[in-house]
Formats: sequence, C-alpha cells, structure tokens
Amino acid sequence: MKYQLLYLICVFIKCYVLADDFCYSDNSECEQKINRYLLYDVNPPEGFNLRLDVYMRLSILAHKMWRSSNPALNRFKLVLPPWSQLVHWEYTETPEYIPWGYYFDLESLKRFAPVIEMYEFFNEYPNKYSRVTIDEVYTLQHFEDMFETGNFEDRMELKNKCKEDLSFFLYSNITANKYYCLSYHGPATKLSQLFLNTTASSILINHAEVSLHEHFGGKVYWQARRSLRYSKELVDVAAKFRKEHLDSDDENDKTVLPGNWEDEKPGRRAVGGPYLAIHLRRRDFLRFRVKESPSLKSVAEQVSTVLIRLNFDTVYVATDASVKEFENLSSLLKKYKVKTFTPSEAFLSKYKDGGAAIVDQIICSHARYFIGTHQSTFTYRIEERREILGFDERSTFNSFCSNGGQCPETSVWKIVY
Ligand SMILES: Nc1nc2c(ncn2[C@@H]2O[C@H](COP(=O)(O)OP(=O)(O)OP(=O)(O)O)[C@@H](O)[C@H]2O)c(=O)[nH]1
Ligand SMILES: *[C@@H]1O[C@H](CO)[C@@H](O)[C@H](O)[C@H]1NC(C)=O
Ligand SMILES: *[C@@H]1O[C@H](CO)[C@@H](O)[C@H](O)[C@H]1NC(C)=O
Ligand SMILES: *[C@@H]1O[C@H](CO)[C@@H](O)[C@H](O)[C@H]1NC(C)=O
Repeated sequence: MKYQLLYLICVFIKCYVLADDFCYSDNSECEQKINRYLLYDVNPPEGFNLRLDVYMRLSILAHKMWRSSNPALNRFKLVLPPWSQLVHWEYTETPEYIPWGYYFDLESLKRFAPVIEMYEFFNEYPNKYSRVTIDEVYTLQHFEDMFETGNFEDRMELKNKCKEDLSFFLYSNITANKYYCLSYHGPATKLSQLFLNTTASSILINHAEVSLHEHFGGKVYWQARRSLRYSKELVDVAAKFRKEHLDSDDENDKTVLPGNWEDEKPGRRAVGGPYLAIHLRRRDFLRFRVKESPSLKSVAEQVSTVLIRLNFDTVYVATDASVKEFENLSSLLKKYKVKTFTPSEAFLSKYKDGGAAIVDQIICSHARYFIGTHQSTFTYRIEERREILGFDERSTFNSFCSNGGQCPETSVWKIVY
C-alpha cells in the first residue's frame, strides 16, 4: 500500500524529486524510471561543424553508458545544447534557441544514444519558480603542464579554481549547486568514471571540447556519424534544388540509403549527380591561412581543369565568401554553369545560417566529384557524408591547392563498419 502511494506521488510530482528516499532500496523497477541528465556546452567561439564533432564524442559516451549494465550509468540522457548565436552566424540581439530537430533527424540520433532536446529537459526536470538548478557542474580544462612535462597519459584531477567563469548556454534561468574544475586529458568516454562517484541527477560538462575521441575514425565513431542524419525538411530542400538545377536525384545517382542507418551496408556504389561540387572556405580562413588560401583566379583554374577532365559543364559552389567574391568567381567561370543555393527569406528566418550550411553540405555530398578546403571541419562533414553514401574515395578526398601550386595532403578517413 505504501508502495502504491509513493508510486502515485511519483507520477504526479516528478519521480526524481522522491528519488533519494525512494530508490536506495533494492527496488530495481523504480530505479529504472529515474533519469539522470548529462548536459554539455562547448567553448563559445567554436563553429557549427566542430560542435558536431564534440557532439559525436559525447554521444559515444552516452551510447556506451546506455548499454552498460551499471544502473548508475545506464539511466543517463544526453541533453542537446540548442544552437544559438554562433560566431559565424548572423548576430541576433536576443538569443534564439534553435532545437536540434530543425537540423537533424532526432529519431535517427536516438537509435544511437538516448538524447533529448533542451526544451524536453526543461519540461521533464523539476524547477522552482521557473528556475532549474543543476546538481553539479564540471568545467574541463587542459592540464597546464601537459606540454612542459610531455605527460599525455589519460588523467583527471579536480581543482579548486577554474581558469574561467561559467556560462550556461546564455540561459539566465539555470543555476547550479556545486561547481568543480576538472583538469582533464582523455576521451569523453572516461567521464563515466566521474559519474560513478556521484549520485547527482543532473551534471553539466562545460568546455566539453577538451575531452577527446576514444577511437577517432573507428567503428563506433562511424555509427555515431551515420546516426547523425539531417532533418527531412532540409534533405527535401536540397533534393528539390538538385532536381531542378543539377539534374540529380538519388535513384539515378545511386545514392539511395535505407530508412534506418542501422540497415546501411558497406560498399562503394554511388555515382553522384553530373556536376562538380566545391567547398570554398573564405572569411577567417583567408586571414589566418594566407599562404594556403588560393586566389579566386587559381580556384577558377583548378575548377576548370577538373570540369574538362570530367567532361561536365556544371559546378556547384558552397562557400562563405561575400557576394562580391562569389560574383568574381562566377565571372571567371563564365564558360560554365555556376550554381549555388540561395536561401529564401522564409527559409533563413526559420533555419538561419546553419540550415543553409546543411543544404550546401547535402548538395556537395551528392556530386560526382568534390573538392574541399584543407583543414575545414565543414569540408570534413561533407567527406564523411560521401563515405556513408558510398562514393569512390578518389572522388571525395581532394582539396584546393594554393596559388603557388602547393597541394595539401588531404587526410583520408575511410568509413569503417
Ligand atoms: N552556407 C554556407 N556556409 C558556410 C560555408 N562554409 C562556411 N560556412 C559558414 O561558416 C561557418 C563556419 O564554418 P564551420 O566549419 O562550421 O566552422 P568551424 O567549426 O570553426 O570549422 P572550420 O571550417 O574548420 O573553421 C559555418 O557554420 C557556416 O555557417 C559554405 O560553404 N556554405
Ligand atoms: C528558461 O528559459 C528558456 C529561454 O527563455 C525557456 O525556454 C525555458 O522554458 C525556461 N525554463 C524554465 C524552467 O522556465
Ligand atoms: C572517486 O572517489 C574516490 C574517493 O573519494 C577518489 O579517490 C577517486 O579519485 C574518484 N574518482 C574520480 C574519477 O573522480
Ligand atoms: C576580383 O578579381 C580580381 C582579379 O582577380 C581582383 O583584382 C579583385 O580584387 C577581385 N575582387 C574581389 C571583391 O574579390
């Protein structure tokens, strides 16, 4: 009887409020109902595509905890930090919190790791006067002595003082009970050791980018990447553009994938649409990589050479260049059809710059041949997508050469199943 009463309370007020008195008994059924939440944030200046890489590190941690038999770990949900005020995106005065569902197929992500959106966390987690209190915050930082001592072993150490102040993804209605600084070197998956030491039901990892990949490019990495499918709406926008402007569709291009990423099979059968696609990273890259960045004239020459070799007349350009620069490049490529995706006002007001970037990435992923920008994470995400679609790797891992004809060695990260 007592148990039922508790159970009712458990349903109406949220269960975890009672968790402490309730679940230390060996009532495993109850234990399963109680969630723990793992939140994370990334260094503010990091761009969209590096953030996706950090997501992969954390989702692999969440995936492994989920599959663990340890009840302290397998109840964790990973809370997805909304997209807001990224440095490269057009600045908005009041932050807008774009949920992951706008960009990604959440059902697909959830087949890999137990993820939830931030707004779902706000709905599920107990709050007091519309304020949420997180139990423990860990701000990761690099070991200061790492390079001096040459000690690159995995280790973690709680410190009293943080090098930096805290921010909670711009939310003013989130506070925390306990703050720790954690000098950290090792893969994100090692963080689970920390979670075994605490009964906190919500934990925030700040500067999650300090944690590393366990096996970059390994099988689990690629599972995480394959689960990270783009949202149907954005895929549809890209498909419409491919059909109308590039004579490209999945049937003809041999890029049809099964509905569920878990059913994907290895193989390199993709042909791709009859166009060359390029990703030309400009802006900050021009400033910081002066020698490596080709002039537009050189870009046009390199594009022209490949178009002649492929016997194509169409190039799709994905770039963060200014309109002026783009027009300049187009005029240098007058002989050819130069295509680019120009989002409508309505599209931009909903999906922002991130949506346009993803449409660009999808269109580049489906081209017969691709040339990217050396060391741009934007380019890496396209290369990965082409690996998943099953292109011959020689059509994917190509980067622009510099003006002097110096061509960078493109790292080849082949898919592993
Ligand atoms: N639409 C569009 N946007 C782009 C393109 N290249 C860069 N961007 C924008 O510039 C931002 C910065 O590029 P990211 O690759 O995300 O930034 P990053 O994670 O710092 O990675 P790097 O490219 O390595 O700097 C992207 O998020 C986009 O908003 C492009 O080809 N098309
Ligand atoms: C906290 O603020 C955000 C942004 O304004 C809002 O979406 C969220 O619902 C708020 N959380 C609570 C518990 O009121
Ligand atoms: C867990 O707690 C024990 C005992 O306090 C401590 O020795 C150990 O270093 C802690 N481990 C982690 C990963 O924090
Ligand atoms: C356009 O190209 C010309 C010739 O390469 C160059 O001199 C000029 O500065 C370029 N303008 C822009 C806006 O890039």
